[in-house]
Amino acid sequence: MKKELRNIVILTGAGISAESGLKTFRASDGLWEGHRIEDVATPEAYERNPDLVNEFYNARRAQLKEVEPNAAHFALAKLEENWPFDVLIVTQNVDDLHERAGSKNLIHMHGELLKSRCTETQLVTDWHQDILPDTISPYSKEGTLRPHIVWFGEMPLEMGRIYDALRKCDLFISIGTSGNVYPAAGFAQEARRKGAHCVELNLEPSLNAHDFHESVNGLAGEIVPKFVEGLLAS
Ligand code: BV8
Repeated sequence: MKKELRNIVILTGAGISAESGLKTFRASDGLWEGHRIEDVATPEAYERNPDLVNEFYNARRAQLKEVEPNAAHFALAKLEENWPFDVLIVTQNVDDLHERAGSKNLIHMHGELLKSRCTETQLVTDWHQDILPDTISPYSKEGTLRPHIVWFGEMPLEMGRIYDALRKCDLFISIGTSGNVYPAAGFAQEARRKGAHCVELNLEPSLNAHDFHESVNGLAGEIVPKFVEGLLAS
């Protein structure tokens, strides 16, 4: 008997924002906007050279003003709006395109470009401008600000809430992620163990494609709206 599909968890990665013009991480050159990941996305890199790391994030934060959500982001917002049960998006992305497309029930497990964190108090604040060497934290005299981004070796955010949702979901959809980075790359297995139907929507099979019952390969801007239409029609 076909399982009743009620609660949905959707994991998204850089591929869902590619057609909006934001670079993915593991494009052919292996560099990320011209940098090696370990030089810009680890706490050690920040300790070693905070200005380089801040410049890297300043450029990506500024780029958000020039890009728009694409049809895939809007399709997920429409699903949340019209689906009679829970729809939770867990995004690895640090851009704000899901929000701007209208998604509300959303977790940024790797942080957000438009937020910064006080290095003294760990307090997080909305932050839309550059973080410069002389930027002082609004929370403490001697504290500086760092990007509110989860770097490699740091604990992703809201993991309790995420695993709780994975345990309860009937449908797990992974969109635009290569399955390189853990713990996100383990979510399909976790959902599957709990009986969820797992679907991968991606340009090409990911490293963990075998974790999925079903997969559709193509551009997110095309295959995600189609998949959402199919769900809403069911
Ligand atoms: C953790 C924020 C544990 C940065 C990111 C040694 C030391 C320390 C840790 C580790 C270690 N070895 C392994 C680890 C674990 C590590 C890890 O998994 N490393 C990998 C590289 C092996 N993970 C971590 O460190 C995580 N933390 O494990 O903590 C812990 C435990 C206890 C206490 C403390 C700590 C933290 C990981 C988070 C790192 N931060 N982002 C920033 O954004 O600036 S990760 C970064 O890469 C992104 O956020 C993203 O999440 C991630 C994966 O990238 P993708 O989104 O998948 O993008 P990618 O380019 O790879 O793929 C794009 C896909 O889209 C492709 O498949 C492509 O085909 C497809 N696509 C492209 N275009 C389209 C498309 N699909 C559809 N349509 C299109 N148009």
